[in-house]
Amino acid sequence: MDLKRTHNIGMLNASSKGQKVIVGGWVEDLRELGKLTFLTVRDVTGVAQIVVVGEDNIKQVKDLNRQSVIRITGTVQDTKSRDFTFEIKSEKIEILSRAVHPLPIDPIGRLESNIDNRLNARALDLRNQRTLSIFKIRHHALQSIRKTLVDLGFIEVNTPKIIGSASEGGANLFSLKYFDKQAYLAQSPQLYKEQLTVGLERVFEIASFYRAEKSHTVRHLTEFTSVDIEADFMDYLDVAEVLETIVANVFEHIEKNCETEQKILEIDVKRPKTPFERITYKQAIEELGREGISLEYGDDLLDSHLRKLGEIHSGFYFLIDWPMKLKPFYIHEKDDDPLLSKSFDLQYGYLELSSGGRRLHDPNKIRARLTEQGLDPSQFEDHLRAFDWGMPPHSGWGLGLDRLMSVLTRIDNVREVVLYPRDPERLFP
Ligand code: AMO
Repeated sequence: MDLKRTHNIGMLNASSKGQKVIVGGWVEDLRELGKLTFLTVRDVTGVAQIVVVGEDNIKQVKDLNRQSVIRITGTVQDTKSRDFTFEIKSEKIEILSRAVHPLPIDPIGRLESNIDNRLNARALDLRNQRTLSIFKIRHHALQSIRKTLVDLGFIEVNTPKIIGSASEGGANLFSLKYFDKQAYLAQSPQLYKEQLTVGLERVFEIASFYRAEKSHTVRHLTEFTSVDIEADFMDYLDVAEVLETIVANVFEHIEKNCETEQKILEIDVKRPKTPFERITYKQAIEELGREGISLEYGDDLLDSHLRKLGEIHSGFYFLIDWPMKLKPFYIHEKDDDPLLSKSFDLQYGYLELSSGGRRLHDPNKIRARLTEQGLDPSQFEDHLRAFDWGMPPHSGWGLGLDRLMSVLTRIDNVREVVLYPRDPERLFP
């Protein structure tokens, strides 16, 4: 059987009148008006009205369940319908796949389904135009990020996700049996991306990483998508600027390329003003103090503190120059104050979107920091060898794509912007 289509529905419009076409998609609606039978058929690009003519065709579709897949050969013609600018008069209708009812969710969205039911039937949920819009926007965001990074001279890489030892230290690693050995799922490409600056200078990776954290919040997943970069001959504020450009370009790209999706989601995406505000950790502590939250210099900023800061600074801003003791072993100290670090977080209100900084490139300093943090330098010798091969000074960051998507779409729960989210409770589908 021939499966070809001559057109996607989105390619057709009123000026296609008279054209012979073959389109295909799923039946969204079926209406009988007197002697006429109308189908609404959708593909991923759009929706069309089909006038079913011919006794055999009418008989075929009479009891056809909605969401079944059909192929229509017909001619584009004028329509009297107010919802469409054209319709297709069918000559031939082929039923390619029958949907079995009852369906687990109503993909048209007339009946509201809760998020769990929708995630359990995710593939079908994509026929809901709201859900589809989210993932079209995600696709565009990824395209824009890749374009900006490639234009800036970064090379895309893929690093292993099955690793033999903890990449960043810490306890939040998933472990697995790797034949007769112990292995882990990577929490970040941190060590690899740093090593790769030795040969590739500036690299980026967009991939899934894993955190064994039993966090039940709208912003934590056990598998999340991270955009990571690492660049030589750049200091921490240089890579912060790269991040700012990427984020602003993503917003502009969506603003210009996703009009329909914005309408469906009732959002109005605009390129944010740059440069984003840069607030030092010290300033943040002082601002919180004025709000009646007294923190010791060196205390970490907890969720409640970030929420307060988010009230003071809406939108994007960088929190820079964190105390060294709050930062991982690979972060570089500031030249004028060794207790402070060359580091930053990118915030959107209370939400942390990214963290990054300048890295230590002296292996002996890294060994000392590992020991200070209770980690065993001998576990990192494979990594540290690369630092003797002419390691350039370098900086980088990791950006949570799912969180960025949640800011873009104004949807709080990251589960909604991930196709098959993984959290402590959800392992299927
Ligand atoms: P960090 O651990 O801060 O830094 O992670 C970077 C960004 O990744 C996102 N993120 C998450 N998103 C959803 N669910 C999670 N469980 C989760 N964990 C992290 C956040 C966060 O800001 N190696 C460093 C980055 C670097 O310095 O290059 C790192 O992993 O948006």
